[in-house]
Amino acid sequence: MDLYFSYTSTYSQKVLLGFYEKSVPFNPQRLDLGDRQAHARYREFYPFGKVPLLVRDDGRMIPESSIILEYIDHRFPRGPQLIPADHEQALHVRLLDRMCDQFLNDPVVTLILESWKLPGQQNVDVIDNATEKVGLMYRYLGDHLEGREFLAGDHFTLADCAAIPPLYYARAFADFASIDNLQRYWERVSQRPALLKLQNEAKPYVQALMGAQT
Ligand SMILES: N[C@@H](CCC(=O)N[C@@H](CS)C(=O)NCC(=O)O)C(=O)O
Repeated sequence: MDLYFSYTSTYSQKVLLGFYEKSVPFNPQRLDLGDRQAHARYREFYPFGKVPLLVRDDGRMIPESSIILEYIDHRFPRGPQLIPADHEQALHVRLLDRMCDQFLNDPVVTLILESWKLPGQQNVDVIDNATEKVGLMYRYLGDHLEGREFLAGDHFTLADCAAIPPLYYARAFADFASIDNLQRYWERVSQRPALLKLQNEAKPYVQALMGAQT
């Protein structure tokens, strides 16, 4: 199966992290989102133009990071189980995944995009709104991690895949060192081989994007 992704895309990183955690093989189809011609060609193939996108061996397309991870979790029962079998626990994981996408990932992308603008052209209201959401999520995740090793409990899940990439970028805009539970969580997950592999591969692309910010 082909995975279309960009190393600088937080949603792509979420999916790559899940693939690496579970050691699921795939054909990498790297897209440079900054290359207009390549992106236009990609839109002819997938009109919504978003990454990540998984194309199964039978040709069926699976977009949306959470759905891609749910698909591989079901199809490859190895490595961490990203969605627990227990319905209540699965609901909990899916809720955390949604919260991380909407209130952490999306605002972090907004902050990155605003940071590329010249100071006079930045939208202060948009920045304030995104910063407030990130702060709320830091506290939400910090509270949530009380007594838990991973976001949803004792095991690495989809919720961790959703939280880790935006947290990586978010640190450049708002420090979370004062939120003990979150800081300790970050120190724990930073050592995971799957994340180290992802960071190593993504480093040149992320550095080109973020410069000295990360
Ligand atoms: N809800 C989608 C979000 C995907 C998304 O927004 N991807 C961004 C990169 S992080 C993208 O493809 N941007 C390019 C564009 O919007 O044309 C998911 O979970 O996969």
